[in-house]
Amino acid sequence: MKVKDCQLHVRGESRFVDDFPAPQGTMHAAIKASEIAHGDIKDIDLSQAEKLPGVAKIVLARDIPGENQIGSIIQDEPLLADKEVHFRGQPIAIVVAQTAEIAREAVSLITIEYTEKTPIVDAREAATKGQLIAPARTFSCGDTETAWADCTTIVSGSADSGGQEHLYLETQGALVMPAEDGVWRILSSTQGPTAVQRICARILGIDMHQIEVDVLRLGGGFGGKEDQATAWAALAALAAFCVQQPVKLILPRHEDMLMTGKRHPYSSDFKIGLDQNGKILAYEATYYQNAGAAADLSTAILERTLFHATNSYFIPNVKATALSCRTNLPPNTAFRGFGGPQAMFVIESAIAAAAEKMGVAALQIQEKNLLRDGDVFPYGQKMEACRIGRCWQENKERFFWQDKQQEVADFNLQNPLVKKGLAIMPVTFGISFTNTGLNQAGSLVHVYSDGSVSVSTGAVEMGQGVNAKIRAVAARCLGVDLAGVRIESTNTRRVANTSPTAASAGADLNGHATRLACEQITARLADFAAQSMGATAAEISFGKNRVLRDGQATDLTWDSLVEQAYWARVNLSAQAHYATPKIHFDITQEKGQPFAYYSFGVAAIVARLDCVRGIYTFETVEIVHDLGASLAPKVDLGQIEGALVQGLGWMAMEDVVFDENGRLLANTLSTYKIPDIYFAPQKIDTVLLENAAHPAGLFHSKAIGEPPLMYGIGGWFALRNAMQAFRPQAQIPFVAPMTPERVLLGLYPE
Ligand code: MTE
Ligand code: LUZ
Ligand code: MOS
Repeated sequence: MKVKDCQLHVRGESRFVDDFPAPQGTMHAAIKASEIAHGDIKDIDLSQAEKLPGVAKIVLARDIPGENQIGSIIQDEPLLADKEVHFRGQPIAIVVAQTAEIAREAVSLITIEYTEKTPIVDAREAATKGQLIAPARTFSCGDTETAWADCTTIVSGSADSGGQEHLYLETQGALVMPAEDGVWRILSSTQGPTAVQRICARILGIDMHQIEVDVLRLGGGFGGKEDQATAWAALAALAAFCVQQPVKLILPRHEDMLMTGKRHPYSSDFKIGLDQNGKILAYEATYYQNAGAAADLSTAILERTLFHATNSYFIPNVKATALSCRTNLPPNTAFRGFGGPQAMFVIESAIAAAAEKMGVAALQIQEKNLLRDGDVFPYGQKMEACRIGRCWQENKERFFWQDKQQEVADFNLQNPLVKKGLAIMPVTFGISFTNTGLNQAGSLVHVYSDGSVSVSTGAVEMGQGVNAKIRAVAARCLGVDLAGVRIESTNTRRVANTSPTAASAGADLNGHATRLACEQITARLADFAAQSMGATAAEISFGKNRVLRDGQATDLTWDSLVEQAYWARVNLSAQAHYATPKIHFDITQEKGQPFAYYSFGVAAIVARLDCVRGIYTFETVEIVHDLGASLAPKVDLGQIEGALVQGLGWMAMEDVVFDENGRLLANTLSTYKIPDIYFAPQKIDTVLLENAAHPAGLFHSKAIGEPPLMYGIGGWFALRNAMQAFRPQAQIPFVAPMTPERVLLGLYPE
């Protein structure tokens, strides 16, 4: 990495899986997938497809040498359907052919006979029929039953949020190459190289050390490749095993949209109770998560829903119950926020409903109930170093909420057909994998004899800038320029047993591991330099590409020190492991301290709605975000803006529509609309909370990847407020996304 990743991107030089020159003899795979949502396979006719010139092999479940199972948390998902199919797009056969075009043509010649069964596509229906992925879970504190008696306002209702297509620029894919002695080398577009390694070994019935997974970078993941890159790598590996040749499998966009899971749609019920001052005394919620046909990560996602049931508020009496419901849709999966956004939409809906009933602005209730130090979440973690109040106050003052409210009111008085709405969205997001065991990372650092540095970690670069951050960490620890540090691909041979790059914790975990590895090397080099300079190791440090003594630059450069140390046989490499301290969670009690810390921020959003045509723009989004002390401020700003727009897309525009037969209707970019530059807010103003160093963080920084997505939820409420300015009596259901169609149905219900 002499230049930054983004420079390679704009030059078109960065390589994705499909850009690697395939070795000679590489075959291409295409997938025959189920055409029905639920049923039994009666017959598979391969005869026409097999006759097509250029087809080498058609692989079925029976060809799997190992176990036909890719489930990671719950083992309920075959790689290839055998007797039954559970969703449209479920892989049944792999065609291996000379070219991808031939493979696809052969796929169209395969005919499958099914006995169809009635599919379930709705989460509540699945729950009614007892179709749960796992037993329901409940987080609670206090006693809601007795608390209702003290409430002067009680509101109940329902809130539904939709799915979301990841739409990473690089579709799912892998290139699998045989090496000697039953070893396979896999290039995969995955956030979880170890997951790919483990599952491919399971499918092929071999040991993990017979599989090397290498990931240079992804053209986006957004959670869609945390668990769901694995299947495509395993299908390619199985195909390669069957033909004993390299095999490439790259999903065309349309197939990627049809075959892969998305953000989980949720349908939820809430009940909220407040006293006359607007203090929330009690909150109950039941979440019906539409998991799709297999567990995938659904139970972990559901758990995070429970953790974020109360968003940024302290509520003394809470009972939140969550059900993961099995339906006949493609298995839904991780998506930026991981169940947190779905929970926050529900509590914000409850607050909006309560505000309406009490005749106050939602922001008054929000403000009154913000978390403070010492508050305890329903799952037992005590809030420390709380900054949600600071973010709130700072946003309010810096961005003149009073004036803004007045401006919106004035505008609405003057304009009968165009209305504006303002909403405030606070976000408090727990940082750490909620599955404590995943909070670990490894790093391998080499200093070569010329002084240049090579760093390998378990972190996967997917556009979020984790490489830039780890590079900054290594450069800082070793006292060398950024240009002296190269971040290598993520490779299971260099760093083993990696957690997926997810939960916004990639930079934290792998950065800490890199810091620890660098510290081993600088300790050795400080000893060596001290000896040769007649100093003590404590006097030695490194900076500006030099050895420092008592903080002052000496004549000894980093490069020459390293060269001398090499000839003195000092070990210039180090491996380190990091495990987040202190966190724990007891699933039998549903209590513990799952998060290392929290990320905070507040967004103020103004929407402008054309009430005749139902179309709208987000005029301004003003954010105060607590980043700690950023490792890479420009990267972090990019993450905030990108996540915000992705969140607005989820809340306002992106409508994943399936019909009652489990057929994806929004299956192209003409029917599934995503944000573009015209949709993006006209003005996004981000202020980073000042004097906000995070003492326990990596160089006082905080994670950034997911939390700002949830600012987008404010966009939904800004639109709802604009709608109510037009039609104060309208009952606008809490259903997202608020597409122009839903706006019009809300404004003109008859
Ligand atoms: N940013 C870009 N450009 N592309 C991505 O795929 N994924 C997001 C976020 N930001 C993503 C992104 C998700 S879902 C997560 S969990 C984090 O990045 C992961 O990276 P981190 O842990 O290094 O923050
Ligand atoms: N993945 C995961 C995640 O396995 N556990 C988590 O807690 C999580 N959180 C956010 C995103 N991905
Ligand atoms: Mo992100 S949903 O944790 O990959």
